Amino acid sequence: MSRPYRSARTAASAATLTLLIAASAHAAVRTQVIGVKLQDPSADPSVKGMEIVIDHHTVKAGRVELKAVNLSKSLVHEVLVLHDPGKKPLPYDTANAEVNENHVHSLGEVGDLPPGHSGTLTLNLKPGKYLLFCNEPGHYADGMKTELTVTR
Ligand SMILES: [Cu+2]
Repeated sequence: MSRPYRSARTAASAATLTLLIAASAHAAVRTQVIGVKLQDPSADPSVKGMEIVIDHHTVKAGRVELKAVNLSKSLVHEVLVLHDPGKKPLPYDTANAEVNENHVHSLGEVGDLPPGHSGTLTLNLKPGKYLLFCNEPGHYADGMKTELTVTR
């Protein structure tokens, strides 16, 4: 009876090894979460204008989940992600007071969040600089934007 016992043990070790491999593979693709607060003075009197506040400005390349929450009491906000255009101004639609979304390459967005609502967006980001901004009318011009750096 010792033979089946040994093979059962071998099977158990193999299962453990498989679990370890699965665990390390899981660690390699873990999702980094960035909290994104969308706010304006209606959210809190200490907020001076249209703001997008993120809790990590630097993450590693890979899966990144934006967890956006609109803390406003009265305004719709959203968050779009673009490659940072650097010094180049974004194409702007003056009549509608917004970035012209037809002429930028959006990597994704959590669009049109009513006050108090939240939403998520998961992206696979390569190293580089990214721009997060709100494109509700007037908000980008009012400074509702922030930068994110993705490192190797
Ligand atoms: Cu906004």
